[in-house]
Amino acid sequence: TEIVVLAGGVGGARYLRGVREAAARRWPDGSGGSTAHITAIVNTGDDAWLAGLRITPDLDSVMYTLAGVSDEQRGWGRVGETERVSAELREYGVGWPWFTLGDLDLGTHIARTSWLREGEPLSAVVKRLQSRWPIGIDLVPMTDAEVETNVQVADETSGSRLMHFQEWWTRHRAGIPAERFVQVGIEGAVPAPGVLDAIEAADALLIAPSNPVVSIGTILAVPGLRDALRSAPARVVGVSPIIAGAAVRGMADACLQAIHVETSATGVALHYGARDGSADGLLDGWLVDTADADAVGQLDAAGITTISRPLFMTDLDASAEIAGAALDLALART
Ligand code: GDP
Ligand code: FO1
Ligand code: CA
Repeated sequence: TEIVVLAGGVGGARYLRGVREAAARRWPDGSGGSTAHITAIVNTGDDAWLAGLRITPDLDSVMYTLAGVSDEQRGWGRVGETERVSAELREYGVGWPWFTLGDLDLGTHIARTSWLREGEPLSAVVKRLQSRWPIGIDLVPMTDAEVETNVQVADETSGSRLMHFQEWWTRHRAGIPAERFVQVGIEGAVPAPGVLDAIEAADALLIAPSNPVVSIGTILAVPGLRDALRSAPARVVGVSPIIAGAAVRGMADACLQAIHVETSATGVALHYGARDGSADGLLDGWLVDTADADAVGQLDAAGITTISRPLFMTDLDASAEIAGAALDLALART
């Protein structure tokens, strides 16, 4: 069984942990893993050059979380981290003073940048990083091209200006109203090697409960990717990152407002669209929380098969239940 998941950082990582567990329960290989093959296509729009190093936050969140070495409390980076190097960089005025690169994390950034500078594409670099952290899932960046999400905000003198997504999100905590998001470099980007083949060969195509705008939206903006999903033989099933009108964690609300999408399970589903009917819709199936069960009728009528389930990924078991329900919906034969 081939499973493909589109994923951002923390929401994507928690969901992937559930998918891995659900697959191990459904298709046990006899030694704790599964016979299913899982590919995660991960957002790289949050990436940045900093202190001469390439930083890939969502790929690292997924890799560290699935390897069991992430700082779950803080929501990013490595557990048991120290910040000695970062303090030195701050003294030199190198990097962003509001963006901390931990010492252990810097090891990853140095290794990655070293391989990139030897000429390897990011997808190959991610494979090499994964040989240290065997997580049972093939991580693939959405593209090997350098794509960086920028945020357009109002500016008194120039009307509007762009800032890197990390400055808007991490420094300003999404507190400055966003006028729009721009994926710098996306026009020339192509899906990374393996992305289109994985989508074409998939038995189930899953969309994680990740940020619909700056995680999933950025992946879908890679030329060719949305069309590949729309024409793939497998069903596309998503999980709502919005429960009872609010993001479970983080500031997705500020992103949805910028693109004029209502912060609700229904709003996000209609934004992705029904694969049948709408011109560029994606979804065959959608999971909403039990608190949003009243959305089911409207979404079913819009052509998206919708079911309600508890969607809080509080622990591995809860995440596996959600992923299992998504797999059921994707693999159901009508
Ligand atoms: P980021 O890249 O670290 O911001 O993470 P993602 O883009 O992968 O996911 C962020 C989204 O995950 C947020 O919009 C949250 O609403 C959603 N999320 C986080 N935890 C949960 C959860 O337990 N259940 C659901 N349904 N969504 C969640
Ligand atoms: N988030 C923060 O809120 N503050 C930080 O200093 C910070 C550093 C950082 C370093 C490496 C990395 O991979 C992620 C880091 N993050 C930090 C998290 C990250 O910037 C964001 O939450 C995401 O890009 C949004 O997905
Ligand atoms: Ca992200």
